Amino acid sequence: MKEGFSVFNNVIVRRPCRAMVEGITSNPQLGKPDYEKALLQHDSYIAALKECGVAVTVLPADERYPDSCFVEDPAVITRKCAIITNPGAASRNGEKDEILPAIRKFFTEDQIEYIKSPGTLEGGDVMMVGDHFYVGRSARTNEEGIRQFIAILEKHGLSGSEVTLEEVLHLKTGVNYLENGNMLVSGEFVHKPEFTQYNRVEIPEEEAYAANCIWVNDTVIVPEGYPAVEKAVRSLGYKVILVDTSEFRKLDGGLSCLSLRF
Ligand code: CIR
Repeated sequence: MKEGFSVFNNVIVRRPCRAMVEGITSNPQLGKPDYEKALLQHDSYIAALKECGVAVTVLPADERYPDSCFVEDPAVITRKCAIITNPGAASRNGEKDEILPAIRKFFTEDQIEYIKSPGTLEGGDVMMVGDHFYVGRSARTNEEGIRQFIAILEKHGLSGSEVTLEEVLHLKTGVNYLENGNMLVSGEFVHKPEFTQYNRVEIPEEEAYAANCIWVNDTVIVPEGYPAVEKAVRSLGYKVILVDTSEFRKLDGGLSCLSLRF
């Protein structure tokens, strides 16, 4: 397989806004996020990324969009182009216009592509493995969005394929690639034929949230409080940094959702 990014140099994040307490959630029983605590957790997240050797661009909070700290969804960045998505959640769709100026700081116009209506796509449904991109067909990402996305990838010499999902919000809610052939899988992704070629590490049901870890330059950032996942990632030989994401979990958000890495 051809290599994609062998190293990440840049990361974009957006500070959580006070309105995050009104963000979308499928887990209201976890309660509303504590905003001050979320800011501290976000500080730790930025510090962890810096420790991995990337330059972090921090965008200001945007009160118009409660879920706007989850910058992974309105854009996908590949080593050839940046793709502005068309988020399927109505309250999040406008985030695509707000991420664009940040993308323009790193990419020229001919390197920026767009998913257009009626196509919808959210970056949380896209998992990069070298120059191949798996795309989850979810409640947020539709068939037309995937068709456009794969056509854009192919135009730039990359490839993509669709993965169906039934149980989780986004593809990367349940499966994440840690480079070197290693993949964390939970729930419906444990036995997906698409992924049997990888060294799959099965995440126990009670720690399923922590299937969403991120590889950043041979360090893996793991959510704090999931000992089985932490142990599994350490035993793969990675350096581990733990970051508490409890307040983002209340909005179905994990580590990958909080940044664009490239
Ligand atoms: C949402 O429902 O859109 C947000 N509350 C959570 C987004 C999580 N993003 C991601 O998995 N990439």
